[in-house]
Amino acid sequence: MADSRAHYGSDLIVDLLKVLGIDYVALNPGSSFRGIHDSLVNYNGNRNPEIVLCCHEEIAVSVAHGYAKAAGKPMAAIVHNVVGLQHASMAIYNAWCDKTPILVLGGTGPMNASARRPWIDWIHTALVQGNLVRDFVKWDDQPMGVEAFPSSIMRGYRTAVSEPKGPVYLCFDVTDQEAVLEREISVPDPSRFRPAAPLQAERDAIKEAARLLSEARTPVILADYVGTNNEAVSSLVELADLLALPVIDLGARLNFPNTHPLNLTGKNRELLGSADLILGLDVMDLYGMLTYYDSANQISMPAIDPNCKVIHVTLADLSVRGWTTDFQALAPVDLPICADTGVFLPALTEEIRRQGKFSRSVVEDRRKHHANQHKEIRARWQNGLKRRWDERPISPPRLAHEVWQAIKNDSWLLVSGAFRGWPERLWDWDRAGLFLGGYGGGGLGYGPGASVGASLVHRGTGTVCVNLQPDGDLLYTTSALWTAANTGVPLLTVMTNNRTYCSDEEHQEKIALERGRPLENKVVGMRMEKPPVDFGNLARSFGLSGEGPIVEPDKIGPALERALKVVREEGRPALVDVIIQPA
Ligand SMILES: Cc1ncc(C[n+]2csc(CCOP(=O)(O)OP(=O)(O)O)c2C)c(N)n1
Repeated sequence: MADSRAHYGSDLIVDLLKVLGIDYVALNPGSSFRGIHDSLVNYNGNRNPEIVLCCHEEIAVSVAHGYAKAAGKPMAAIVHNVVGLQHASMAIYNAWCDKTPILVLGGTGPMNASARRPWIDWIHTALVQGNLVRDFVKWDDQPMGVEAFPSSIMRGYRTAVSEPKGPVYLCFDVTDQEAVLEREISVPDPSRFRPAAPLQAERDAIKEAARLLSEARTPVILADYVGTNNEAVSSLVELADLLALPVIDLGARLNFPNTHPLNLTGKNRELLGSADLILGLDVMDLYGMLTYYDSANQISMPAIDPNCKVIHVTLADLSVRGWTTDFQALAPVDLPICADTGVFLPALTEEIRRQGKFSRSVVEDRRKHHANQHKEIRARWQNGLKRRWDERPISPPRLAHEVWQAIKNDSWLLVSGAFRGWPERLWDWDRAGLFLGGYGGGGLGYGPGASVGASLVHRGTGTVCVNLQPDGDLLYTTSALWTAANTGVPLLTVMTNNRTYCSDEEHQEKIALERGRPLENKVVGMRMEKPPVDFGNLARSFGLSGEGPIVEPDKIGPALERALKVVREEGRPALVDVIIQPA
């Protein structure tokens, strides 16, 4: 029976999580937070927040990563002191690059050395633990004394959810967690610690952007992280519609419906090459878009006309750090605007209307032209599918098509797995939030945990969460499948199993070509064929429904139907292992 008054420091931590609306805490157990663990279970009854047991800290953090993207609010991940934090660190880096808020909590052995147990508390205590991740969290803290807990947790939450969002790390001394509270410490009202109102651009910058867009002949929009805010996607549609602006979706989230006639993703090189104005919206690597890499000569070449003007609206300048270069190459920008696209886009559209400077006939011509191009691109993808329909091993477009046929009448969500762009080309992504993007920091092992986290949000809603899961990525964090089964999430995992580390195989091929060495050796140290991993069996061993390996294209559909029946009717996750060709 849960006790209603906080007796210990760790009870207070749980009260603070509760008042902040934290519904889940992903963890792998450890004595450095045994106090918090006890409070979650015996003080709070393991309900809001509820423990999500993970078998690796990297999984715990990626569960929180996927959850935050689907829920639009953070959950917590608790990681054991020095060792757990080291396991967690790469997943924290992914969340940092992916601008995703997570409360990463941890414990440390007593900072008072006289209270340490021999050996273990010494090897597991650091000065200061947050140093390990400080370069890729928005803030870290190690509050001293229980009185400091409320402000640490309130500030941590507020920092994580303020734009640009990101993970924070808060470390609690085991002595403080286990301390008996000598007097009541009040829990603050979280409504008084909300993030500040979104950052808007100054009036003149909005006017200038409106003027440039209205006067441009061949403008193009590049959108990358706009879709972290579903409303901003609608605002982008409104802006694009007003001036018939073509949009290239760079895919960090679903930024623009692919069914919209102004979505010209796929015509990137052509559109950018002829653009007289580019409006970048939350683009992670703008330089990479304005140039192309000439790998033969190993130099970047301009991809745009020298007279093309560039506007970039981003908050990225607020999170520049010096350790990794995740800030990307420096791009020349004519009108840099530091603003939240969620509030900037409606203001820009309003200003364009107010100025009324655009030519209606130019806009209408552009609309027709782009609508034709849009049809052309979609037809090109469909032809690609037809061409590769019967290939063996199964082709990626065929698999993407089969999954789409199986789920298109459900309420669905692609929680992980861009699958080299095939779902974006072949599925109808007609509204914001249907695709949650990728790992952010390029650290493999993301998909399995993140898809469990995202599916937690949809437990009991009837929505089927789909994860298109590469084999290499799964093999880093396989036990996330157990967490999927344990939590009963509505998750369909479809293996895009090419039995190799395909992207790296491509690198070895390239090097061999350059060096005139045997191309056939590109598979050495790459292929996972001897023995092949039986993912269907692996899934079953973790308590999921498992299908496959499937090698015949016609067998994919029926296997997906069987798996979906389990997800829809039994509320159990399922995995379908499909063997596909590399690339
Ligand atoms: C933690 C980590 N280790 C290694 C890499 C290097 N790497 C990049 S792509 C890749 C291969 C990925 O293979 P898989 O997940 O099976 O996807 P595929 O390319 O075969 O579709 C590797 C090993 C990485 N990005 N992250």
